[in-house]
Amino acid sequence: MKEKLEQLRSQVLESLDKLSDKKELDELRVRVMGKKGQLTELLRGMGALPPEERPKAGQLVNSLRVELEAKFDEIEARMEEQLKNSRLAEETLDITMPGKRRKLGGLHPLNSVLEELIDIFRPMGFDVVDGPEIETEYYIFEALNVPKDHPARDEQDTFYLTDDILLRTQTSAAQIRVMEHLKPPIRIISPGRVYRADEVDATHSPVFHQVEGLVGDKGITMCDLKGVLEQFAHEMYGPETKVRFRPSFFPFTEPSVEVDVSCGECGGKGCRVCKGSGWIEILGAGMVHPNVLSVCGIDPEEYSGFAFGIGLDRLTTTRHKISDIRLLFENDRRFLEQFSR
Ligand code: 2NM
Repeated sequence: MKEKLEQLRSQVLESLDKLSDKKELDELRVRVMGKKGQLTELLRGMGALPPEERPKAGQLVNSLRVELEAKFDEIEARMEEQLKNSRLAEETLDITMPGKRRKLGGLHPLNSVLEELIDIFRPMGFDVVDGPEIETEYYIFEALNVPKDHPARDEQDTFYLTDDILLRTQTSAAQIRVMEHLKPPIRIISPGRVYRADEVDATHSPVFHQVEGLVGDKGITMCDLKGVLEQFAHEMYGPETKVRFRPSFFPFTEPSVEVDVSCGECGGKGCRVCKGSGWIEILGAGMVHPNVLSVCGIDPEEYSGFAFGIGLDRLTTTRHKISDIRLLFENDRRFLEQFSR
């Protein structure tokens, strides 16, 4: 019996030495100390001993159990310690490392210039209105005094969805809707995406952006138009900028003007940007045609108004010295990131 115990002891101690992980340790523990383990088997085998030897043998088995139990516990504790240490080593945080800066998204240059523009018009009392991009012929042409045979109605210039429904070519429709529902005083701007059947090149895109404005009240004159638009030009391009009004024609305004600002690139001397003229055209405007006021239910004998249309894409390219309008539509992040604030 004593020999068997001694044999088991050295065998177990040897196995304990070779263990590589806790799973093997647990398995060995079951094999030796478990209900059907080797040590338990020995204890059972004691029945075959003469009665006087049994207490002594029992003592031996028991002290071996205590010894091995302690050994198992010790090794288990060591393994857990090792495991914890290696996990801690892995998770080490170097708090002296520099932090990672997360990039914030930025405004598209069209939107940041639009925000500048709105910040100029809002203090002058303008509200911002919106409208649908899909419109009816009535709101785009009929209500705006564009006659049936006018070339602007041509399918070559306008995207028609059906005979009567089309993609808006300007945002005036939103203003017509406002005039139908609200009586003067009216001061609004309507920014938005507009569509024309143009070929794409450095200065043209079939999708572009407009900001139209409208003022309607008693006694509005060309003086108000000039004052508001000069104020806008000076705030957008700087107080030293010169502003020029040239006679023009639109079906929905009479009289009509086109407005130029002195070229910011050359200061008016003439350069590549202004094509040698010293001037850059930034908007069209005029006194709202009496027919337009009438169809909206506003009496042109009582009220008058002026309106204007600004090309936001041109405004953005001149403002930021962008050479090609296509850059505004490609959403190349290397381009856009130069404008994120
Ligand atoms: C322009 C030029 C001139 C315009 C007219 C109207 C409305 F709705 F009042 F009739 N809104 N915008 C207008 C006038 C637009 O764009 C170059």
